[in-house]
Amino acid sequence: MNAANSDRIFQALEKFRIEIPSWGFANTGTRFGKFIQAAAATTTEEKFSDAGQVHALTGACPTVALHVLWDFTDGIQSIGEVQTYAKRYGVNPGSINPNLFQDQEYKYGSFGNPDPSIRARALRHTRDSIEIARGLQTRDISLWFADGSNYPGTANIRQRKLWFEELLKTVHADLSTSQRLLVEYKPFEPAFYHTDIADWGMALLLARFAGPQAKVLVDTGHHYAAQNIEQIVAWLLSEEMLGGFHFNDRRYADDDLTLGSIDPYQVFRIFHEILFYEWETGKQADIAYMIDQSHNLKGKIEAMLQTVCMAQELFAKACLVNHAELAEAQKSCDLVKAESFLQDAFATDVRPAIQEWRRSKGVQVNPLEAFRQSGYLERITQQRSARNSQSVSSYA
Ligand code: LRH
Ligand code: MN
Repeated sequence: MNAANSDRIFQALEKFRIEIPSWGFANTGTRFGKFIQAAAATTTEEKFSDAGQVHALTGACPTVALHVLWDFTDGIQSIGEVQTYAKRYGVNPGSINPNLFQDQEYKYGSFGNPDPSIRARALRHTRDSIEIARGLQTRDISLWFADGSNYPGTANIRQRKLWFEELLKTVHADLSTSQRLLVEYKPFEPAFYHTDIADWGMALLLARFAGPQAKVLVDTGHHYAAQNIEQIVAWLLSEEMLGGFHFNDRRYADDDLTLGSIDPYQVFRIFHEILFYEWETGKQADIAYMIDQSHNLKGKIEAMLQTVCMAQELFAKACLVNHAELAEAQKSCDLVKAESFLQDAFATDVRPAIQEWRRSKGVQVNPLEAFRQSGYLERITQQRSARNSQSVSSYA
């Protein structure tokens, strides 16, 4: 690899940071049950400890996304505890995710619920989540709504849209000037007839209506198989409405598999659209790169290390596209030449350059191998197995 390309990869890795989800370290499953891992994290402290390992080994994920009901056992009162863990394990709190889908009260929705007292309850929880973010001086409040219906005619879709507009505008007014709302869309699951925020267009309109600090969050698993995700990304960039990503991979639906495990070229194409936009506009896209996965079979920390390393690799490959020559080829409709710029970059082995960058940062050249040699997994298995063997694995 020539010096210019190594340098481009170096510069790219200097700015590439990806946020890891606390829930990626916990015992999660599907509706057919969950396979308990003895070493899985249950407490917020254990999640910070595991996240701290991943950041120490990669140097690329200094923040951990937190889910309010899963990580703040005492709500706003848990802020101090979380700050202690952040110091102790060397990773800072990242995006704050309110949970408007788990409680029984949300059977018929949260912001979209016909019952005004349930909408008020959901509003209260979201406002508390903004308070938590303010207390932790973290920027993003990441909103995903399971709201929808399972049968035709059972929901007034237009009325529910009006409630979402009203309530998102209300919570936007609560934000400090530095805070952002990220509105995540999903076409289906758990609702299987309509979902209130089902696609990028609905999320964009609601975010724009809420206010200037509201942006759209793209979860790569929240698309129909045939959808062109990087085109959605290009449009959101063009509209300056792209706030962040939840990266994962899938073969069928919202499978939440590890990034790049099924279609690494998909994530490469997304990174390419972002880097091409930044080259063309001279603007730095203000994007929160985050992982949202549930590791039902793989070792949870190994899967997270694999994911962070794969994300670095695909970002490094995308930064090798010669944007000026690509723009020329696009203008002259030299299709094969234009496509080859992406294929050549994607085919480039960037691992030696990434290992160089890691060496220069004093982090492990091979994070996964270093983790296996560290004894950390044996230690936490010993500490956590007794408790984890108690946890239920059945769905019903
Ligand atoms: C919904 C989702 C959302 C999270 C949850 C864990 O499918 O992507 O981002 O809150 O997963
Ligand atoms: Mn998500």
